[in-house]
Amino acid sequence: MKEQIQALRAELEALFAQEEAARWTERQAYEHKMVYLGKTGSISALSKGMRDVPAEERPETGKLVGELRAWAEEKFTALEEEIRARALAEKIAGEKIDVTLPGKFAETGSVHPVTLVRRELIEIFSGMGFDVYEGPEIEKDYYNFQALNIPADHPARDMQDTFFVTEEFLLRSQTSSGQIRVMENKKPPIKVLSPGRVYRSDSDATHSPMFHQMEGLVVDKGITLNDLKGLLDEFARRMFTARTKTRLRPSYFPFTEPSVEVDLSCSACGGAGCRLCKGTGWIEVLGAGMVNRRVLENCGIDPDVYTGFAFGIGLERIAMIKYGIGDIRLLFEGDVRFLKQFRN
Ligand code: 2U9
Repeated sequence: MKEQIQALRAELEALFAQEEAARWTERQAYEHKMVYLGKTGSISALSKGMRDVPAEERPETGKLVGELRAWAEEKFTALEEEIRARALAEKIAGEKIDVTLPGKFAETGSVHPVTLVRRELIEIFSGMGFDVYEGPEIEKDYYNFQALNIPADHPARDMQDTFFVTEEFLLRSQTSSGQIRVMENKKPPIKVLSPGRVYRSDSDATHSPMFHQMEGLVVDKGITLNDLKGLLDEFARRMFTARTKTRLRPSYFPFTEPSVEVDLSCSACGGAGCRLCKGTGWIEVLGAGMVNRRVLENCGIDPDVYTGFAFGIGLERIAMIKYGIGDIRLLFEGDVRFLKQFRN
């Protein structure tokens, strides 16, 4: 038995001494360990063999087997630790970063000019007490036309101008359809702003089949055209310059009476006349008017008690004026060379 113990110790010493042991993987070290210390390993076999050792030799032999086991366990543990430390060092060395290498440049995007205008308008009008309501883009004929006093034979209802989805449903051609929904559900005072996409079958340098509108609606007792003029003056000053003036010209819309077209004094030349305002000193910016009493009636609001004004702004048009963009199509092409200019 003693010889077996000594032979095993010598075998293990030779095993640990060989250079190869230092290059084992954790798995290989474990497999070697099991050959000696596993349940059926040779050191375990020695322990089992204790039965056959004469009783008087047992304490000493048992002590020797115990010492061999403790020593072997310690050696394997040390070897495993060494292997783990080496693997970690190799992993770290492999992941070394050269901080002097040039970095990858991540291109940042920019906010679209129409979004810039939309945000600015919402900021201006919500500062004046307007709530924001966004209605559905697929709308009933009733809300888009009928309720707004647009008669059945009006040219805007032509298939050539409006995208019909079915006979009853269409892609809204103005956000006022949503404002009808507001008036149906709320009693005055009403002060609401409706931004959103609208659709018209139209496409050239100044028209796009989808564009963005923002309409405002104010309904209360005693609202006059003068209130509209005051609001637009303030809007013009905040959106363009402190010296920007407004000019109302008579117009016609079925949903407002009287109706006006609103010009702003040209912010490029201050009204003297330039290329932007085609020498007139004025730029047409939006349409507006007093809400037609028929529209109020359609929403169950008594036009003898309440009056209101409404205005409609095309966001692309404002962006084109504000940023000097000559062709509306630039706003829809997504060309980064164009969009980049709005980065700050
Ligand atoms: C309700 C009643 C009336 C909104 C109005 C205009 C005049 C107008 C155009 C501006 C450029 C459309 O985007 S554009 O092409 N809009 O001229 N919009 S009055 O009138 C309303 C709105 C809601 C209930």
